[in-house]
Amino acid sequence: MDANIDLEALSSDIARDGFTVVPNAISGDLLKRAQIAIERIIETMRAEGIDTFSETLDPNDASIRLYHLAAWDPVFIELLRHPVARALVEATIGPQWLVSNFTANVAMPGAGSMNVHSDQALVVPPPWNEPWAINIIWCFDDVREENGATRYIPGSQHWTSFDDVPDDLLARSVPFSAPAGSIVAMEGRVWHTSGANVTENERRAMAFAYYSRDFIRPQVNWGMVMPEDVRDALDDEARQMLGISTMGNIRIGGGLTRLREGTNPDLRIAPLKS
Ligand SMILES: O=C(O)CCC(=O)C(=O)O
Repeated sequence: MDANIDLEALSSDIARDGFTVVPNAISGDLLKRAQIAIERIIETMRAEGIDTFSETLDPNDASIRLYHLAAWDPVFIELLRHPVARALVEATIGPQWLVSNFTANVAMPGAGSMNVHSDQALVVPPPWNEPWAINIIWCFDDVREENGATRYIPGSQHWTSFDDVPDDLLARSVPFSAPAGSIVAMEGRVWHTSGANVTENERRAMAFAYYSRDFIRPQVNWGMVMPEDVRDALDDEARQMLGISTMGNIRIGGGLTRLREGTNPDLRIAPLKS
């Protein structure tokens, strides 16, 4: 990990502001491999006739949506367990988490904003009193307002129910900006949206690694979306992160078993049984 990255300061930023930006989280070879993988997935999807336009999300097909990144290329597993990403995830939502989803949005010139939303509110009913989820957003291009940087609403991490959500969401939003290779870490309660790409010819590729507490059902069923050979090639840690295991939710139960046996009955840190 880059010695200049001050994880404590970054975690405090997330606790205070709901987000932080980490420039140069990846560079060189890893960034290049991720960029190439994004291009290859788009080519493959087109060759196989898989639609890259998500009508339910985006106003037009200039937003290219890629789903289940971890199923497409091992570079995305590498990003999911990148030490900076993991440290920020664990500082924000604790050590027990799953990868809920991992998607990319490649906003081409003309791409428009989707609806403003908070990812935690998509899955968890109110009240949203604590961050139970976090997005680690990987910037594969330089990201700025003009090319459609993700926009967020300052202070929205404090909204605890739909009653707190105002009508003028887009007007309140402000863009992130970050160079290629950065992470934007944004906790799950922050209301946000994609920006409009108003450039002539600039592409904006960003990937959203969405992690949530392990008692929340992930958005994606990784066991179903992964081709068998890809799933079989995963190591134990990757399987654990993606929740691919014969057991679904047994963490507390595992602790109780140990309690009955009278050994180390610490329910907070009981490990997942595989
Ligand atoms: O593309 C973006 O900037 C935001 C994407 C997003 O929020 C989503 O896909 O849920």
